[in-house]
Formats: sequence, structure tokens, C-alpha cells
Amino acid sequence: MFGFIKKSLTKTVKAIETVAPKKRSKIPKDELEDILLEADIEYDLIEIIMRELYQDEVTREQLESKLLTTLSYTTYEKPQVEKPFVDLIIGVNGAGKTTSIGKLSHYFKSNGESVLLGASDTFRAAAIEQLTRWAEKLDIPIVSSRQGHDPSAVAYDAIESAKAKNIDHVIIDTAGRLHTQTNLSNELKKIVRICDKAHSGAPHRKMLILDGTQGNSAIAQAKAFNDIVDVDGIIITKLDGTAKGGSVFSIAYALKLPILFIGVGENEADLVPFNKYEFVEGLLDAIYTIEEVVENSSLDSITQEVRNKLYRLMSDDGFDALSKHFVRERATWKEFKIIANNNLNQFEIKDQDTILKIYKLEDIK
Ligand SMILES: Nc1nc2c(ncn2[C@@H]2O[C@H](COP(=O)(O)OP(=O)(O)OP(=O)(O)O)[C@@H](O)[C@H]2O)c(=O)[nH]1
Ligand SMILES: [Mg+2]
Repeated sequence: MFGFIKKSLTKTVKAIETVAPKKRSKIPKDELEDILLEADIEYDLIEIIMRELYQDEVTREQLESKLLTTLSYTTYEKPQVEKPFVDLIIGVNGAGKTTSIGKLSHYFKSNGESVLLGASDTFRAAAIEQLTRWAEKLDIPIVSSRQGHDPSAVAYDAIESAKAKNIDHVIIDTAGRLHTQTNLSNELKKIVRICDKAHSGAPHRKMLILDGTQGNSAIAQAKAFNDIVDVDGIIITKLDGTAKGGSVFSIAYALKLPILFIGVGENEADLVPFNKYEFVEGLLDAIYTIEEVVENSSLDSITQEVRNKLYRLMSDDGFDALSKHFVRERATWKEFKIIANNNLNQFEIKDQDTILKIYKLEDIK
């Protein structure tokens, strides 16, 4: 998984290297500003981050906490609903809706869920064909109709069919462009209304697809969609092909919406759940050396084998590792820091200053 998040930042990291070829443990604020701009974080947000950093030279940990704060709206809890769970996929044309549906289907299938597709982009015949090809490739049922047919009728039929077949998950494609913006707005609203008629509460999640290569200019577009139907979460696609990875921060911050998945390629497996810790870490790795962290606050200093053992012990205690620095308590979904206390040769799960759990290195080895 970590590899995929890294892949999403490959070009961004290269861009950062052009302004900061050498990694350091502390970066002067003015240089840091240039680095964040190069990564395509929006200037307004950089200003906010800079204002909250009081030191002239900024450490990895200081920047980490600020970047994580901008992503603090990114947690999402899937509502428990009666089957099928209905996802509605919206976004401008070319953003990557249909491709993301293929990838989402693969992801849900891999997690043991059955999936059915609804081809509600009836504006173009090619759109129906494209989704049909994905359905064939992934061997999943699809409900479609002719070009020009009422898209909400297709959505209705898809949900009815999924109910009859006892399918877990319905994913509905939509058009990204119609003759006018008003047409598109009315059509999306109608699809939402009709989904609810077919299955009360549906669509349970409206996911907006944003083209990552557009960087911050996707923000205005996202606001427009959010005004039409209340968006529940975002998928940012094509992050493999852009140096604008930093726009993920501005998008999340501006919209106050969770980023659910990111797309890092055109194949079925090229979609991963967004993990803010890994994403921030990937960016920090491009800027900072890790010596400082090794000495006092992360698990970098241990071998993979020891780390795996530690994660197993933590898991037995109900903590899941999110990254090298954070764990989540499974029962409550609360997130805590995990730090290596090298003076005492132990790992500590900490809630602010309170130690919740200690793992002695000698017990792990
Ligand atoms: N590199 C890369 N390409 C992607 C990604 N997601 C989508 N694409 C490509 O982007 C192009 C447009 O994707 P579609 O899925 O057809 O976009 P759409 O939103 O359904 O477009 P319309 O149906 O025209 O509204 C295709 O060539 C995809 O292969 C991604 O994460 N990475
Ligand atoms: Mg499409």
C-alpha cells in the first residue's frame, strides 16, 4: 500500500528536488515556502501554515503536524445500510469517473463484496461501452440502456436488479457533460431522487471524481458539484501523472470533505484508499532527512521483522498501525501516536502526554 501512495507523489517529489536538492533536518521558513509552492499547495494555505510555524527553521515533526491538520476532515465512516450500498459517481468529463468505477469494483470485489454497475451516463454510446468493457473484464453484472435513455431510470433498474440478486454494492456512472450546465445539474438531482425511490437512503455515498493533474483549479469545480448534490467524499485521479500532489492538501482544506481514494494509474489495482499519514510522510521524505526522527520518535530505527512483531502485538491489543507514527484503536477509531522511546528501549502508544500502552523492545525481539 505504501508503494501506491509513494507512486502518487513521484512527480511531486521530483519537482521538490528542483528547488531543494538536498534533504535537511531543519528548513528555513522562506525556503520551505518555496518547496510547498513547488508541490502545488495553494498559496493561501501555505500562508496559514507559515503563520502557525513560529520558529525560523522548521523541523519535520513541526511541518508534519501542520500538514496533518489541513487533512483533518479526511476521515469518513461508511454508514451501515441495508443492502445494496449505492455509490453515485460524479465529476466533469474526462476526470476519470468510468475508470475509477472499474478500479472501485476491483477493490470492493477484492474485499469480498459483490458489485453491480449502473451505466447512467447515457449521453454518449461510448460511455456505455466503456463501462460494459470494465464489467466484462471484472466479471460483474451491469445494467445499461440505449444512448439517450433516461439516466435515472437506469439507476432505478440497477438498484432493483441488485436487490433481486442480493448484491452488496451498486456503483452508478454519470455523465460529466451535457448540453448545458443546467441540464447536468437537473439530471444529477433527479438521479439522486430516483435512487432514493428505489432504495430508501440511496445513494448512500456521492463521490466526486477530480482530475489530479488540474491541481488547485479543481477546487472551484468541486464546489459547483457540491452545490448541486451534497458530495460525501472525493477521489483524486491521475496523481501518478502530475507534480501537483500538494493540491491534495488545498482541495481537502478548501472543501472540508474527506478524500476517500486516490488514483495512481489506469489499471484495475491503481486505486488506493487515501491514508493521510502515509501521504504526508511521503512528502516529508522528499524534504527532510530522517536522522532526527530515528533518534527520538519513530519506528525507523527498527528492522522490518521487529516492526512486524510489534504490529502483531499491537493488533492483539486492539491497535492497528496506520503509519510509522500513528495507530488507530480498532474499537473507537481514535488515532494515537506511537513513538520509540530510545532511552527506555520501549515503544509507547500515547494520547497527548498520557501513555496508553508500553511495548518493551526486549519483549518484542
Ligand atoms: N494515469 C492515469 N490515468 C487515469 C487515471 N484515472 C483515469 N485515467 C485516464 O483518464 C482518461 C479519462 O478517464 P475516464 O474514466 O474515461 O473519465 P470519465 O470521467 O469517465 O470521462 P467522461 O465519461 O468523458 O465524462 C482515460 O484515458 C483514463 O484511462 C489515473 O489515476 N491515472
Ligand atoms: Mg465516463
